[in-house]
Amino acid sequence: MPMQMGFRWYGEGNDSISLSDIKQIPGVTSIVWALHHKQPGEVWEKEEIAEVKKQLDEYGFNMDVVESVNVHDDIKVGLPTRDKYIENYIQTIRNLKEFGVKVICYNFMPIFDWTRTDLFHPVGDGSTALYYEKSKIHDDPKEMAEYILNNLNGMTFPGWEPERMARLDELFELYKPVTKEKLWENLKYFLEAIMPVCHECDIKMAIHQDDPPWDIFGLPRLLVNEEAIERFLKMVDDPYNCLTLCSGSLGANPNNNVADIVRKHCDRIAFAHIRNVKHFDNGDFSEASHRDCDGDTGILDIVKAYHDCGYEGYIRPDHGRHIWGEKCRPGYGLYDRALGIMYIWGIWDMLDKLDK
Ligand code: CS2
Ligand code: MN
Repeated sequence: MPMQMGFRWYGEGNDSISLSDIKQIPGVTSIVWALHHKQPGEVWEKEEIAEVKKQLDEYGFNMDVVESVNVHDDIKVGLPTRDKYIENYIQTIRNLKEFGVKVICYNFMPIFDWTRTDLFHPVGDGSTALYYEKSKIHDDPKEMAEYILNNLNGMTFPGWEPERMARLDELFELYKPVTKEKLWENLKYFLEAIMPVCHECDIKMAIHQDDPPWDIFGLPRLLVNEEAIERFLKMVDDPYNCLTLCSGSLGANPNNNVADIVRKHCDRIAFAHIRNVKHFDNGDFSEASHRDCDGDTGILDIVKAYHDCGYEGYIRPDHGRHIWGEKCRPGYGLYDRALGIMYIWGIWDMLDKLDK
């Protein structure tokens, strides 16, 4: 069995892309989905999941991978109320199991999910891409949050819920006592509490790395390099404690060698994100097309590493550029991600052929 190709979709009425569009991209079998109207900590009800299942069934897609079931801040901060939210998370896992879900992607980033300073930065060929300007980041987190919220083309973005962003002061206060070590402990507590249920339900928890992979606005970030990934996998050494290995998140730091991490930990990678990033000397970076030579992430080496390991897990193109005038969710257009898929298949199919 080869790897299983997925495509992230934000749901009916919440995405500029239709399932019928996605159906026409060669080799996509999984829709990477979520209930985007849910706040972190809420239980995903069976009726709500069933509705998505019906939509996907119509096109013959599976719903094996969820991205993301977001973790409530009380769990990350380690408040006494966390147990209640863990119970809700467990109920969500049990409900997802009824629909055959196999992998839950999530992250443990404090307050902010991925962070960029420009969502539509000119690439130089007429297209635009997500961009990170290092010097802009130690300023005011509120200013950045406002900029992002105002530039989502009227769409909502997980991790950037306006309700949460309105509470930024309160959130920063909440995270004040949370050191990096405390955050590791809280992650361990969460995982140990849910692992038995993951076994029972045969669902893998797959953590996404922090993006960018370094501390921002004084907030600790855990999953930033190979050493941290090793610590994470050993800390809860369980085959259901897995990774969503995101080449673009890790690749934002030029010292990270993603292909090496794939080779070392392939058995614990449940979900692969393929994204290319171009570095600039001053520490800024731009997202790039999936083609190897357009960035510095080493896409060819990474895909080869998955192939060499006999990877049978899920994979998806991660963010793409905005091309051909497409109006879409930043990073999540149809065209460039479809090109990314064809690039990944091109490498994969040729490696298959050479093996024969
Ligand atoms: C990002 C993240 O790299 C990515 O795909 O768009 O928002 C990612 O989906 C979450 O961090 C996963 O929980
Ligand atoms: Mn990713």
